[in-house]
Amino acid sequence: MAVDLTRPYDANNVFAKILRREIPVEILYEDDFALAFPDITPQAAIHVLIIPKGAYVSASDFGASASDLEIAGYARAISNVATQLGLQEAGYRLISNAGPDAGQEVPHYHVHLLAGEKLSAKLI
Ligand code: D5M
Repeated sequence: MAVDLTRPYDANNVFAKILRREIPVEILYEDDFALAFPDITPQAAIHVLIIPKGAYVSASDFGASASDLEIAGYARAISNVATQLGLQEAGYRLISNAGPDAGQEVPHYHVHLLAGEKLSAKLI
């Protein structure tokens, strides 16, 4: 079901459980601000989810409520993941779905990193 952006953060969402290590994932990257792991339904040769450690529903919630340190740390983490995956030259795509029209499913802010092949269906 699509995420309702008017609802408060649900601490029982799957990414909150991953952050609490209640659901195992292959951790590809971790620092004080973010965790990255493979998407369970990959849409590209490389499909990684990068999530902030704070409890934010969407990009809007994160941008409005996170501290400057968290925002900077998360942006740095995304860059670090791309570097760690060796994608500086080939490139990658970042997508973040927010709310019903975008089809957001998990109510914890996240960015999808897609890479490893020529990506099609370019929307913007
Ligand atoms: O995308 C939410 C994404 O989260 C979707 O691509 C599947 C992924 N997902 C859901 N559960 C898991 C687990 N347990 N591990 C890894 N990936 C997972 P959205 O932008 O909300 O539509």
